Amino acid sequence: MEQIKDVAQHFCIEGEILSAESYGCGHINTTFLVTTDKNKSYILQKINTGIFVNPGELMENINNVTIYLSNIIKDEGGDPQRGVLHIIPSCEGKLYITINDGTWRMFSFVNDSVTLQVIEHPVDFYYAGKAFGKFTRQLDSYPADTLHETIKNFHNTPSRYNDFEAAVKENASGKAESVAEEIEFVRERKDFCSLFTDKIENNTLPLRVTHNDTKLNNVLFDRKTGKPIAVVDLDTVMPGLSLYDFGDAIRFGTNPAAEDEKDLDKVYCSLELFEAFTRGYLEECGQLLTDEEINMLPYAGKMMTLECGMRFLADHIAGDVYFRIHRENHNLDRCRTQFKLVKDMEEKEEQIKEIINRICSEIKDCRAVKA
Ligand code: ADP
Ligand code: GN1
Ligand code: MG
Repeated sequence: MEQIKDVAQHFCIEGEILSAESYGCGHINTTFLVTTDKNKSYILQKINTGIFVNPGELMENINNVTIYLSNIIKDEGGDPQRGVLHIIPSCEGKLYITINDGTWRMFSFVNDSVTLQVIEHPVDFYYAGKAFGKFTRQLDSYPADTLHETIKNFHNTPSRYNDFEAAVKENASGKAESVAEEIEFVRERKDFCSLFTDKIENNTLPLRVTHNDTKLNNVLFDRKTGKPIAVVDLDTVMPGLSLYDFGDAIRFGTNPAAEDEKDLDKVYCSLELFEAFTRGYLEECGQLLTDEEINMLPYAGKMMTLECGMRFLADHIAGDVYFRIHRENHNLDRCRTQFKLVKDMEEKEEQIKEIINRICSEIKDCRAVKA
């Protein structure tokens, strides 16, 4: 950890560094918690530049979006100190630094905050829905076309499908044959993949500023009140569909088990949790969603879960080159939970529609799903 402390010294921090330790459960960047003798804490992150190939553009996005959000939160009477990420610049005033072979950035640590890996009480997921719905609402007037696309075609599901087929063809790990059943699962759903992208092309779904990685553990909750404080992990804030944000949150949070649970009997889409998130989300941004966005909400969870599952599967076949793994066949385990969820969501499609319809009818000015 001495090396991490050395890196942290290059940022504009208060006090002498006491400790630096690994933090969080992300699959892409590497996160550390740094504390100082002035009772200050910071999040130091090594950006994965194999994936985020232009850290300058990435940090410019985050800087602009956080400044914008800070002003909105102030206008709404909130606390901009805790309600949004704050970049700690380097001693030279830069948004990130490159030392040796690493690219690093720092944020102030939001004190008394916690993140959840799975939902224990539905109310927490209701609050997560509020947090992401609010994020969408607060960025509604942000000029989306000024944002850099930090990862091209990030949630373009047909493009992800093509990447998946390319990985199967190349079969770098030699494991494709052993996952024939999983490959077939994806192929059976090929046509479904273009449901949203077709509607972008014919202008029936609007592009908005979206987060694109709305995992439950990207919401900070207040340790004391349990209320949401801020949305973090802004690397993939880009123009996208509201359905990506709604769907990815449903993918991760409605499953009462872990994303890499090996016992698939424990993995399913909880309708109670689905309802809790949907209510929180639509209370915050239901009024600005269009009819078509609301019409597509029932398929958003399935789309994001199928897409994520095929990304895990493609990476397993490619030899685990993208998502960090902690055990053998880890990406395969992750893929299997996603496919179990997809199946369950397919079986529950009618109930999912009913829940959305009911919530829409209860929220003032929110459009109801047509039968
Ligand atoms: P990753 O891209 O690896 O998921 P994140 O930016 O989400 O990285 O950070 C990892 C974890 O660190 C988060 O899930 C959250 O628990 C915590 N975290 C991130 N930023 C902050 C912050 N500013 N204050 C407190 N905790 C934070
Ligand atoms: C990655 O960085 P992290 O762990 O929040 C991935 C997401 C996936 C997620 C699956 C930049 O998110 O797209 O949905 O893993 N992020 C990137 O858990 O690829
Ligand atoms: Mg994260």
